[in-house]
Amino acid sequence: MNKIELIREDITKLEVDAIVNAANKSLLGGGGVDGAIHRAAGPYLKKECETLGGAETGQAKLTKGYDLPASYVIHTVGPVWNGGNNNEEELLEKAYRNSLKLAAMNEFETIAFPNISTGVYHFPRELAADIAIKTVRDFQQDNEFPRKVYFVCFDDDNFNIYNQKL
Ligand code: AR6
Repeated sequence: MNKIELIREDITKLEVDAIVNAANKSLLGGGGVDGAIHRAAGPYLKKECETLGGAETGQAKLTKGYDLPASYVIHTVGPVWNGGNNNEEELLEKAYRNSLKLAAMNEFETIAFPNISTGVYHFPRELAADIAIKTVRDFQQDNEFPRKVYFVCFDDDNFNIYNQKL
């Protein structure tokens, strides 16, 4: 079975066990995919997020999906790209791995990732895709869950990069 699938979609439309949110440390919403997820989930998502106490870069925390078609949201914080000598690569890997761990612990069958940190956080897209794909493949070797991982690309540039690499 193919356990990785690339799709070009708005992540808020996906009927999966969990979608991952590229959040900021406050976990209280923002722009980009974070804003789209909060708008689609409705105000109860923010209420639950207020109980989480924020997160460090690379951490991941779980909430329900509320009005989303997805059952849950995994909120993770990717690194801001700051030249590449500030642990950015390791922190992006952590964001993916900790999100996958939450999915595994909860026995989620399906999880969908946006291209974390490649928007306003300016992580170079090719490098981000390499890290995302490697981290997911390594995790899948050792874990039964999540059975299926979707890479959700919203912009053409990321879609073309993933299409070529996968
Ligand atoms: N579905 C899927 N992907 C999307 C969607 C969508 N609806 N909307 C945007 N993207 P960004 P970051 C893609 O900037 O770089 C927020 O303000 C987009 O094309 O959302 O991790 C947070 O609160 C890009 O490839 O996240 C943080 O402050 C990818 O999502 C900050 O931005 C990530 O872009 C996080 O920055």
